[in-house]
Amino acid sequence: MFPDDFLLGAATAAYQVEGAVTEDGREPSIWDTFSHTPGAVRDGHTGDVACDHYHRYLEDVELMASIGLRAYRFSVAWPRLADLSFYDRLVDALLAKGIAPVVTLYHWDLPQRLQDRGGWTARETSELFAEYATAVYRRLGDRVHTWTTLNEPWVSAFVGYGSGRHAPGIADPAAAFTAAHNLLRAHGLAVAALRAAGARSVSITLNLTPIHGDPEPATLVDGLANRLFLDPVLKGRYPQDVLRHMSRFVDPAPFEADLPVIAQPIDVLGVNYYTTTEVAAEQGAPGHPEYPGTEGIRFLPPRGPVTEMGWGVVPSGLTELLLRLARDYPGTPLMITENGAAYDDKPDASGAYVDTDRVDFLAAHLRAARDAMDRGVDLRGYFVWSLLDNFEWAHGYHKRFGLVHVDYATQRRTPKLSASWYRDFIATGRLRPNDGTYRE
Ligand code: GBH
Repeated sequence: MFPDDFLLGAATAAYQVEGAVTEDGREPSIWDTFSHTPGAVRDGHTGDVACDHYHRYLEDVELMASIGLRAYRFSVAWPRLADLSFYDRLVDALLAKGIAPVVTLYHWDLPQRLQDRGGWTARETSELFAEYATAVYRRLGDRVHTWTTLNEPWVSAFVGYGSGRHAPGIADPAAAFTAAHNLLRAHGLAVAALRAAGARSVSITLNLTPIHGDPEPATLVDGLANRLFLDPVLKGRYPQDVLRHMSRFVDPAPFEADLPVIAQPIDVLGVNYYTTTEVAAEQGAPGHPEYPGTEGIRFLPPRGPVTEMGWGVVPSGLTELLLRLARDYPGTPLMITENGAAYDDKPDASGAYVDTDRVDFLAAHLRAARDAMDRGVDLRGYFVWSLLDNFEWAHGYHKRFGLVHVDYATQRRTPKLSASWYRDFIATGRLRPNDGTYRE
């Protein structure tokens, strides 16, 4: 049984669902540029139309209401700063249905104009982010309670600038560490700006993953994946071992002066959880392009069941992660801002999407979250990634995470079995005995 005020919702992100990329003064973002670069995204897919949510948001809010969502997590596109009226209308439509809007200010769609000046490797991008955050707050702050600065700065820095698999497509470890720092600074400056403007609940969302395996490589990868972001935000320091590692690529000495800015108190920590990571020390192993300097470390394939992304299904990793956060970073309430799975959904003879694999996945992770709460973790909510099938970044439209199926040819939405399962779960606040008894 989950508490009555536990926030159960679903999430999306602007570039993944909105489309309408040239409407109402929207300027180009790094994802427009990247997705239109031949070879960058599978089959040349782009977010030009996506789920056409920009035009169909009322239908989508109806869908949310029919599932009974208590909250909807969406992101505001910085490239729409010139005209935010879409979000005004979206927030009003949500509130009219009793759905709490949870706003993320940055889910990877940097204005291309700023990339042309260095993007996240340029220090001034952080100040510009805080100004943008203030402008959005002025427009929506009277109706939006929860504000999240950044979604997954690790991905922005290490996939955007480290491996180059995401926009802006740069592969340069020094740039990745500089970007990570400037993203953290942007977060801190935005927290201060949002508070000055009157915001009451401010957060950041991190993608976090328990690292298993040989102790030495596991500590290093944990530093790069998790502590590089957690420690500056929640403890006001960069971990010593991470600083030492970083200094192979960039001089981190000037970063330390910014720590007081980065460590502004937050009200809740958003956690995106998908899977665990296992590593082993192995001479000659190439390492991982998204973890600079991990030569000699092997990243092991998952042992048990996997989703369509190839990610291991490990619900116990969520309990482990939440317990670790409560232990190492006490005093900050937690919220699971993303959890979900891609599966190769196929309609049955009647046209229904009977995604029992996704139901099992979600139920098992909710059970894992509940376990952590029973063991003292202050967890305030859970959001499914995602409400809709959508543009899955470098994978284009090939990977489907939605509770609701989207036929991209017609934009027809069809709720899957997981949507009705989630509706029943939200309505009762209980998992049934057979829900999520998933074998890892
Ligand atoms: C999130 O990122 C994003 O916020 C969201 O936009 C996206 O659509 C969603 O997830 C689904 O991808 O290959 O086993 O080493 C996910 C961040 C970071 C999670 C890398 C998986 C690698 C797993 N991801 N991680 S593995």
